[in-house]
Amino acid sequence: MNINKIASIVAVSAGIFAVTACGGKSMRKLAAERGLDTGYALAAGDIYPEKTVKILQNDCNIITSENCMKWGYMRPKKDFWNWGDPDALVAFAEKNGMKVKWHTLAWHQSNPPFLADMKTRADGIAMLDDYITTIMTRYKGRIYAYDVINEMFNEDGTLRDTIWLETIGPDYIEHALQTAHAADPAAKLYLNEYNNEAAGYAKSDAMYAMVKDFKERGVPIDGIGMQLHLAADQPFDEAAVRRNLQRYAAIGIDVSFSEVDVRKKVDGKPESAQAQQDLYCRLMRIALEEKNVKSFICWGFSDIHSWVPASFPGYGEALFYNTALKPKLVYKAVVKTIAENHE
Ligand code: 9MR
Repeated sequence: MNINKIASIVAVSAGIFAVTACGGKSMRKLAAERGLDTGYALAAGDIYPEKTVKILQNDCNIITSENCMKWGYMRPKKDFWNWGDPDALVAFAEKNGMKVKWHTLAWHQSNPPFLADMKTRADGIAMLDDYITTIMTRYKGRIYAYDVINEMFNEDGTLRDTIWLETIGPDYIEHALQTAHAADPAAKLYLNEYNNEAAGYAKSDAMYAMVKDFKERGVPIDGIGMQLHLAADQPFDEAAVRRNLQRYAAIGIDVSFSEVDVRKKVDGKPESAQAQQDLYCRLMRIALEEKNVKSFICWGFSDIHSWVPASFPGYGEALFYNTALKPKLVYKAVVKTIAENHE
């Protein structure tokens, strides 16, 4: 038997031991006891099959929607609101004691055609306010957090050119936060981004500066999302990520690890799986140790469905369960990491 096989048998046994050694506690419970909500982004149909429901009940203290809460799905036409799937997800969460994070109120990639009719600042404000207020009033008191705006920055730290920037102007973000706060004062308001995890990177620094300015001026904001769509074979600057988390903590801002997936080369090599496992466990350790990280949400849960293979050819297997819906070693290693992390 080669060394890799021995290593993986040891890893499997260690994983199983960790789960049972904690009184058979679920990932969800173990993490919640340490102040962290774990969960997944769901497709609308995930809440029906018995097998997936079991997985969600075991793993999720928080859920979000991969697609059905986006504008393009929610309100594809001016006079048509698609409430069915979001209503069902919210009801499922309530039935199962899970929080809901709404993804997302505004995102440049999910704009229905009718938004192009807006021309003036007044048009933009009226449209955005109506949308935010309609949704947040309907679900008032039932949604834990909203990704109010998704992906507002360019890589160089300037604001992304969107219909909201064009019609309303650069204050559209604080305007959206104020409208959201007025509609449901108890909901946590987040801004969500990718490539914003490491301090010292232009986009991360611009986001931090904006959020700090909001805090100083009393603009309502509770947290920021770091999507963390990562690759197992890319470098990860843990020190820079922790520095960033800590400067957010210093200004009272929570963080969601909001769309985590660690893609690997689909090459069947144990080294690739190991690298993925190591990075997932590092992320989980960071989330547990940096106390302003409140949620760890993976962008899906099984290899049956993930955005990764279509977007990164040759990569995949980025989530915790395989195509037979069996938990992978990486899942067991992450659960073990949580179980071992004591206050
Ligand atoms: O995973 C989502 C995929 O199914 C959709 O086709 C796509 C476009 O709506 O959005 C994907 O989710 C994205 C998320 O909403 C924002 N961050 C990047 C995610 C992956 O593209």
